Amino acid sequence: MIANNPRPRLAVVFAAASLTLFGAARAQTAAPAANAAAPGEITIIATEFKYTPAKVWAAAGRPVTLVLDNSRAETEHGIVIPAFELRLVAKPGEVTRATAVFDKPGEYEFSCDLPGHREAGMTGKLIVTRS
Ligand SMILES: [Cu+2]
Repeated sequence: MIANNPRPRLAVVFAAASLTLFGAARAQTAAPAANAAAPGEITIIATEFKYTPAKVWAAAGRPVTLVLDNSRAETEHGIVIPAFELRLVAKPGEVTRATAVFDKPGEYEFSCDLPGHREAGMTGKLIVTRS
């Protein structure tokens, strides 16, 4: 009842704002499901030591641009999705991106491979839905 709920909601709003900034259009709601329907781009904000959001959705078989927003971080962070051999790294203050097609529906873990970051909490989940 206390501090846990407002925070994630705020984080999702930030993520939606970033999506709009990058021109991904129609990210009009802060509901987690908005991501599932969003065209083409997923923004993940990295800070010490977590991802916001930590759970993202993508439609199988369609090109998706994964944006790693490290602009608020104090150190380098990355996103590694072993199942798709994808690795994205950004220095503090940087935003990097990579486009991929996730062809197999399922749930995949991603994490930061910098020493100790995964253990400190930098893990997340990519859910690839049937399109
Ligand atoms: Cu990291």
